[in-house]
Amino acid sequence: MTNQFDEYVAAVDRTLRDFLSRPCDPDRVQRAMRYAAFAGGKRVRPVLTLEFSRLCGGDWRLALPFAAGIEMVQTYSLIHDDLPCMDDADLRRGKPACHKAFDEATALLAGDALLTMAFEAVAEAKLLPERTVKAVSVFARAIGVQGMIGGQELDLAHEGVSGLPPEEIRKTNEKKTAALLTASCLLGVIAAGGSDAQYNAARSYGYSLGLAFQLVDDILDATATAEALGKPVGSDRENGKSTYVTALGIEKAREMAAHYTEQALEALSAFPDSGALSAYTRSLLSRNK
Ligand code: GRG
Repeated sequence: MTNQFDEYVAAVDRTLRDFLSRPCDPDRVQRAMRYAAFAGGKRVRPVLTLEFSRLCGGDWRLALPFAAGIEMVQTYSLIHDDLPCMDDADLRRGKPACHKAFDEATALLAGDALLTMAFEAVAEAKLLPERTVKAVSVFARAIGVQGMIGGQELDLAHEGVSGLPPEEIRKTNEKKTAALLTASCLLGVIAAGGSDAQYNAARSYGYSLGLAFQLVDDILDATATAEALGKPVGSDRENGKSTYVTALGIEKAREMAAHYTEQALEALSAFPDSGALSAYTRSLLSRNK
């Protein structure tokens, strides 16, 4: 990662800490929120928000509340995804899952509160009001029933179903993973007041990166060790999940991940100063966690 991207991560961490340290009594749910938010996430999504803001000529610091809101939603989705009624995973980011470190009810509330606080953060951005309103609309749509939640709904519906057509797997991944990654890029463009052309290019990038990202996630689930990954492995097969890996095999999934990464890189040609983001995008393809 370049120094600029390290600076983004540090600034996102500071912003998250500010929001998650506001006086609160009782504070058990807030402690659970902090626990999950600082458990070692890679911060891919907020980095994208800040970098797209910079690429569109904005002051990336003004986009920090958007970036923090995005990471709050990412953290909430992982807390809820690990709950016994969902994936029932004990380990996340190398540590006990939130419901194991606290308890199920606290984890449920911590996820809910992170989702709520995400919109508090977005609303506090010191940007033109029309940009904030647009961000709220794009963000909410990306993570609701037409987006991330819809993807989770499809994922659950597919459990135990064999022979799922690849088209259905793509649809699930578009919603479950690409929707939030795309919104992360778009919120950066919106914060900076980017052009329609930049908006469309960021959307293409986010979509392709999202599909590549989920493919790599599925490949790691099938090939990595739990120690390296910081979460249980082999869970897709165990839970009867249909992924490109279970449907088409590792080699085909690797080819597809490389293909979508190339597509994402092509979309970046709309941004002359996107060398660092291109390198970061490539590094996500070869990541090991
Ligand atoms: C709201 C219950 C509920 C679920 C939301 C998206 C989702 C549905 C749950 C998350 C589980 C999951 C596997 C999502 C796919 C996206 C993905 C690969 C998440 C992991 O993202 P990373 O690798 O994680 O960026 P870190 O820990 O680095 O933030």
